[in-house]
Amino acid sequence: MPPVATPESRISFVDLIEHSGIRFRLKNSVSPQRYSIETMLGGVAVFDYNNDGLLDIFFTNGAAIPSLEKTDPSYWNRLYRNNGDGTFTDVSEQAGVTGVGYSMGVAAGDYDNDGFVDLYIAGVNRNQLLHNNGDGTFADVTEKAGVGGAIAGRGKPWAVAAGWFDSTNSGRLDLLVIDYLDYNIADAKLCSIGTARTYCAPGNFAGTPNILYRNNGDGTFTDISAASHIGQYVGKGMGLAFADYDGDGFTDIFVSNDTSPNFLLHNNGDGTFKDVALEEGVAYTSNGGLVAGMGAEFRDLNNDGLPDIFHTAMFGDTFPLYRNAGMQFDDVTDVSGVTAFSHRMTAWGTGAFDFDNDGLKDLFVAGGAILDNELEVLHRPALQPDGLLRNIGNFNFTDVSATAGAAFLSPRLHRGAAFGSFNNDGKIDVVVSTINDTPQLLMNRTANANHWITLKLVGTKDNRDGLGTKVKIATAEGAQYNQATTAVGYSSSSDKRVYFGLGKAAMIDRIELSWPSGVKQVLTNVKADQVLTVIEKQQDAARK
Ligand SMILES: [Ca+2]
Ligand SMILES: [Ca+2]
Ligand SMILES: [Ca+2]
Ligand SMILES: [Ca+2]
Repeated sequence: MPPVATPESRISFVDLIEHSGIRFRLKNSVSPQRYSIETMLGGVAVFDYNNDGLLDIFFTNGAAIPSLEKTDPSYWNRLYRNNGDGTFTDVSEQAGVTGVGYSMGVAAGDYDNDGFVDLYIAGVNRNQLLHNNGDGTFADVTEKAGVGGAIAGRGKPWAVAAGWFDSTNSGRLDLLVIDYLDYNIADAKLCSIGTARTYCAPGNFAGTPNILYRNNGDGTFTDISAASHIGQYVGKGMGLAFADYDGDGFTDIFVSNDTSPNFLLHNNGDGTFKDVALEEGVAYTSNGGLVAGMGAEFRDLNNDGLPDIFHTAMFGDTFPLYRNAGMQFDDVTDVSGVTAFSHRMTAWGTGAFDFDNDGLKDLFVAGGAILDNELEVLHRPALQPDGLLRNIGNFNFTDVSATAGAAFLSPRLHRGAAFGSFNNDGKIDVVVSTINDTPQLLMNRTANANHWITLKLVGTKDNRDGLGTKVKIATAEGAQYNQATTAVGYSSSSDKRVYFGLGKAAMIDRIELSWPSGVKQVLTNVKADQVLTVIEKQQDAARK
């Protein structure tokens, strides 16, 4: 029997940004022309850059328009070190992460397996690979690594997101870059509604292909977009999430495209991918509609071991929820309660995490209209609150936004969201970027006695972060599934650790890990309420 939600566990957050020492403001340089890039910021990463066990925060930031250069420190990308007492210290300058160009997305992953998590930043005019030197500083190795994001014949397309995953189970993380529109600010089309300049709908521009870089293991990468077939699919990508949806042992890719069919890129296991979104039922909604696909998630929501798909979209669309039924995906948006929740909302960042630790992953969405002048031109609010859907089992979700704390009643231009527990109490916190405003630091104050475990994976044969590892746990309350990934939602990167809420179970009977390279590892009788480091076991040399 899967775990059943209990009514007393009310999810509750408090926004502690004002007490955190974080003074970041996401600056888009809004122009009278309303260049499309201005509304597409900004990614957030939650990762532990200095290996002190405390999650730090990285924010991408904009640049001057039309130069697209970070002409003063107000445009810097920012890294905040977690001091462990609820406060953070700005270490951007000393760490060397202030960045270049008009930045958008961020992906955290230890690509060189040295035990220090590195960063890739996706942007309008510049992408950047920052190698973590392990001494509190980063080095820009973009050029040497060959991951600048240019495409032959197309120049450098506008990238909004990126993600790290091991495409061939080689033990090294490869890099997927998600490109958005074919856009050049020098001659970009400008749009209006009535007499008001507005951000153009994506239909005014062609799409772009994404880029897959293979990690060569020597600090360099090779663009294998053509050989892998990734580059033959042209979309308007925004959301990116990874999971092995068909259980064949290779990590697959979901990309939500903006008013363009989504991609479900099946990993064929031979270095190639095939878009199977149409036959699997996730390219369009069940009525054949296209939505403005934004942030994406790809995790098991009903504890059957099959990763499901959720993505955000814009006002009037509803946010599609697809149940993985084994042979294909079923659109369960209407029957799940998600339609009623989402059809009058626009949201960007999202994450499927068990915010009340009852054993069922809930859904967070970061709300905000696309047009900053939406009220003036479309007569509906530009500023929107975040939303929270509590999973009550069997693909039924309840809108608990109104009771989740004052932060959920605060309408703003929310964008990226990243997830992890900043104080390691097993309760998932959220950091949310907001255009021309401070971020939200939503600390989870859910008051219940539910148990939890956080698994920090350390790959040995596999990539050091263990990304792509599938985890199954079994307790007295049933089985649950998740996987190690940092790609989540919109333009953002979440804690690589794997979280489980355990409900009333104070003991986990069994933890089964399936590492990407095929190593199987089982832990038994594990105590709850701890951050447990799991080092990939060495394979039994005697076994044939
Ligand atoms: Ca840290
Ligand atoms: Ca590294
Ligand atoms: Ca499922
Ligand atoms: Ca839950």
